[in-house]
Amino acid sequence: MPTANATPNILISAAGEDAAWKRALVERLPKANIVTGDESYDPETIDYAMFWKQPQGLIKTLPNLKAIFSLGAGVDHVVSSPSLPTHLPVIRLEDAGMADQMVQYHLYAALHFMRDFDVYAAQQAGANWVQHDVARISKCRVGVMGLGALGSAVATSLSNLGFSVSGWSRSMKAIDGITTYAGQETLAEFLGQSDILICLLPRTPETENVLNSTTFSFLPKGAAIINAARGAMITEADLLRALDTGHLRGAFLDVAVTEPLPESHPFWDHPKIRITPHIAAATRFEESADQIADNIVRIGNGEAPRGLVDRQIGY
Ligand code: NDP
Ligand code: OXD
Repeated sequence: MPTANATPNILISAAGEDAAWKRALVERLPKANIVTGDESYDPETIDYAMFWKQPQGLIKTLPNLKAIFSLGAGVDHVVSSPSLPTHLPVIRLEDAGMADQMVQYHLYAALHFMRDFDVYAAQQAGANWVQHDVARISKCRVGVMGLGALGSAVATSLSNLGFSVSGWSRSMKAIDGITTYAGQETLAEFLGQSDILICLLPRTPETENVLNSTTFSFLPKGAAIINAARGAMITEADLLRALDTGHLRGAFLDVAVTEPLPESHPFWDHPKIRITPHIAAATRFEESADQIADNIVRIGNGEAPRGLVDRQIGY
């Protein structure tokens, strides 16, 4: 990792939120020169870029970058750029206030299915007053794909509430109260005992379309899916088929392959799908700016930054 200037030059390109990010960074790094994309700057001098969905071609114009900071937990929007040099460090946000929000989102979505709110919504549409038995929460098996900063917080909170929780990741994890699985060879077994499947994987070449007709067929009949990770993890046509044949009970989706979800998309009207517009966990300026400023200081001191992305595996 290269070391930084005492007065680093930082460029912010944050999809409409440049000014707020600049304010948060200036407070923490008063000696840095911080510019936003609409200000004039010399591209040759930029040491660090902070991006959320950077404009196409921007990276190519910055020949002396030392690192890129993703203004999100996901880095797919950065590492998917064909002009990104392979040696350039990419640093992501870890939790940064998002884990609490993810927990809230998934508590709501998991209870939606566990307490039959999907069934009661359908009954209400037909003015139908019918009571169903309340299942024991310990009998409801939740599977969490991805046990990182966000998935592990969600798994632990659902387990604390009484759900029977397991989790799946690339490398083996030990988390109190959670049954863990690791690797492709355990995927079918993990899915086979997930009545509610939560996806909190990062988008990488390995995870794209991981939820498709084949993997849906491993889920118990009547399972539900919650996806607040990235739309690309689900093959959308396969999801519609699995819902329409009744193999899947419902889907709670915060993300889609194309965002905003096009007006004509079949997800909007589907009776078994609930949509939210990528709001599960917002990046918090304060916590995120703390992490980024701390990392810039660490790099300046010759230390490794936290949240460094492994460019080989893509997250
Ligand atoms: P982390 O990088 O901390 O965790 C990723 C987890 O996924 C790790 O447990 C990792 O395994 C596992 N994983 C990665 N690849 C595979 C694979 N091929 N097979 C099995 N497991 C795999 O990510 P975060 O928890 O911080 O975030 C997860 C995602 O959530 C983000 O990438 C982003 O896309 C999404 N997100 C969505 C938001 C929203 O508002 N909708 C907000 C914030 C994030 P291992 O532990 O072994 O490395
Ligand atoms: C993220 C997101 O990756 O907001 O942080 O989706």
